[in-house]
Amino acid sequence: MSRIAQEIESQPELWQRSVAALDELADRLPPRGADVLVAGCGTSLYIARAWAVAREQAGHGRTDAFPASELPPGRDYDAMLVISRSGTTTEVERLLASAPARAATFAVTAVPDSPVARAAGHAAVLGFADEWSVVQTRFATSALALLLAHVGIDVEPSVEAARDALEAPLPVAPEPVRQWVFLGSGWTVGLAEEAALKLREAAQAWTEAYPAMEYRHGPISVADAGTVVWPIGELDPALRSDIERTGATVPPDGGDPLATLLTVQRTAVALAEARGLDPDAPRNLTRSVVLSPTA
Ligand code: F1P
Repeated sequence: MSRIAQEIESQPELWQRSVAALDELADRLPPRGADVLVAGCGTSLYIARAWAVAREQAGHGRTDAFPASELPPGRDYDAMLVISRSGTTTEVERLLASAPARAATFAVTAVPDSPVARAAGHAAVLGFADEWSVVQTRFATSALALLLAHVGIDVEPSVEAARDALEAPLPVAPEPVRQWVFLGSGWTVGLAEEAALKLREAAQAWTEAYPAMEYRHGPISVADAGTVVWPIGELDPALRSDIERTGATVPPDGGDPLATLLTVQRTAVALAEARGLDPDAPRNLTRSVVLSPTA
């Protein structure tokens, strides 16, 4: 079994460990009511996007998410939270270095003695969720479990659903699929982006992600019998009908979003292996992107 497959399997238990760690870590996370920026790169950005929507919906305060490299100038926040598994991603370090003096800075990372953990005013370290793999799975979802629990969302149903998802057959035979599309709405838009990234990184697949209601506004033109359009969360039945009319396959919707992401992770590994690729050695990727000083 690949290392990444083992890390995928460990997720339900680690989500519980994240929630259990909340008592100790809550004061190292942005407080309720603060105007918050949350940022990261790659997987960590998509987790940031998912949490930003969930936090606002939970009534904890305005929450913007941006790529660490793309914060619009002149923004003012009470708190800036960065997410970085490695704690060494250059754009994240630069964002912290440029934080306005009035903003409290926070980091969620896997590595305590990392530049990001040192630069942030408060660091919540999930060392137990760190990964051997280049392609992130369990750190990202464990960070999200911690952050969701922090804004009062019960993660236990996701833990149970994920245990079931680990035992279930994959809903799609991945090998013949030409194009993968992931659709989300609200906080699951970020999860849809993360699902798409997993299939790209691990299996070099052609994948896209959209807010569900955007899919009819152009991207549906590409759909045909070689397309899988995979909902993360609920899918509007009228949109499902429109997509199915193209010949595309639409797996069942309405399952627990985190458990669905886990099924997509498993699908990415299965597709990589079916293509003769090693999901533990993704092409052109490193565990973290560290840029030279001039880049
Ligand atoms: C972020 C990231 C990963 C990506 C790749 C390079 O890392 O962009 O999402 O899969 O491994 O790094 P980090 O800042 O969370 O360590």
